[in-house]
Amino acid sequence: MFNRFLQRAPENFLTPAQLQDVRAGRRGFLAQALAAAAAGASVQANAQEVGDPNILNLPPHSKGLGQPVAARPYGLPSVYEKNLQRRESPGLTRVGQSSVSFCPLQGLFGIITPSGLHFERHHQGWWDIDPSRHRLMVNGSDASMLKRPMVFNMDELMRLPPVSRMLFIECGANTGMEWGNAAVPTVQYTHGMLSCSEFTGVPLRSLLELCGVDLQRAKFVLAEGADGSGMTRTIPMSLVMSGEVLVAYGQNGEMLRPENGYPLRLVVPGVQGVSWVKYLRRIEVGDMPYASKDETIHYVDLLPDGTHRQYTSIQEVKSVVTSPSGGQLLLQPGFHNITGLAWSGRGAIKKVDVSTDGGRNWRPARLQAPVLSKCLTRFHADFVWDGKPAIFQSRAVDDTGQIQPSYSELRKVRASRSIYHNNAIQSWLLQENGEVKNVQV
Ligand SMILES: Nc1nc2c(c(=O)[nH]1)N[C@H]1C(S)=C(S)[C@@H](COP(=O)(O)O)O[C@H]1N2
Ligand SMILES: [Mo]
Repeated sequence: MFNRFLQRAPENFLTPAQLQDVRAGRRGFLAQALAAAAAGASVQANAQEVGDPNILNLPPHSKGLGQPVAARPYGLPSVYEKNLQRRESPGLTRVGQSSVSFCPLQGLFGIITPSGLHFERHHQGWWDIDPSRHRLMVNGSDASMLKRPMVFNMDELMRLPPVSRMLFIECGANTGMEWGNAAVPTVQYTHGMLSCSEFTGVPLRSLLELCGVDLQRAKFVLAEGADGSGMTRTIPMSLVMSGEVLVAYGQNGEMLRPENGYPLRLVVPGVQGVSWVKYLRRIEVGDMPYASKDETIHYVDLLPDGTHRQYTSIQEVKSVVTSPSGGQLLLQPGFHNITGLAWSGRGAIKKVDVSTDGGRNWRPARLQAPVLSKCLTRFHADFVWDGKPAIFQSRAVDDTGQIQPSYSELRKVRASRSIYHNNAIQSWLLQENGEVKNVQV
């Protein structure tokens, strides 16, 4: 049964004609099953008599020589996995060179995002920068902030003792289209500005200590990227001195991909993606927040009274069912595994509850190990579909006690005209025909 593939990305995988066939097939299957049940026989019995040609006829790969690995020195996904791709949302955010490609959450397993499917957000295109010519400057806003301003090349940075951490990154604008109503069809577009990797690099604290930072004076750090977008973000010194903020060159065991900031990016655990400055070329320490363009006119929260709130950078507790999710098709009643992801910028996930009736009843989901701080957590729950409509939801709680809000709770304090920091509970409606749709309840 190619059920799994239908569940992964039907909107990308099937032509309308194929979809018709599947639907007809499902109706046919149900009719056959009912007839068989009435006759006291099983549908499978018939299949066994005929025999499955996929088993009986040996395919070429069981009889001949395969291809040498040397033909493919850097591995690629199977040609049959082409439908699982990063995708630009039709009609969204593409202005000149600024764009976003969403991660196909509906088809991923576990918690690590394959580097080639990591979401990608840029304000001025991506670059493949020559690492031998890349430099990181560390300086103060005036001479009293640190004793020794320094310039590091990549070799110097990579000689220092590294650390590796598994962390999620989420754009502050993730789920931003959904503030007013259910707007986009699939989880790739509602939640796909989210990814999770093992990052490797040097704590920024170590670099500031090498430079002799004066912590009495220096209270904030400005991170600056080398691309033309002028991406600059303020990070509080307290977060840097916790040791969590990394100047990273590694992602999932290899160098960062160019789209994700090769050769150097800032990693700011739990904080919205915009602060994870890519192509990092300069760190300045100072005594005030910098109020740069990306922290005054963008990445601010519009509140119900019309004022803007700045520097709300932590990604609050959130979760989403990734399968079954919008655009997917359940082929048959019976058992289905509900699965999804939960995360919090404040710490580890403590609990995820799942509902299949739009929030009237909840039961705890199983959290899959490892459950790490500021990292994605995978959850699962059993579901036996009786063929009637259902509404899937998930609600996460983190280890600081924060509970993911419903849309009505969130809109009470944030109204519905914001772009950023929407962590509301997502609902997916399963219809009687097996189709799953994005809804808000
Ligand atoms: N230099 C630079 N850094 C940047 C950006 C950018 O456009 N230029 N975009 C930011 C935003 S808004 C996000 S959400 C993250 C996305 O990281 P990714 O593209 O690796 O997923 O990078 C951030 N860092
Ligand atoms: Mo972002």
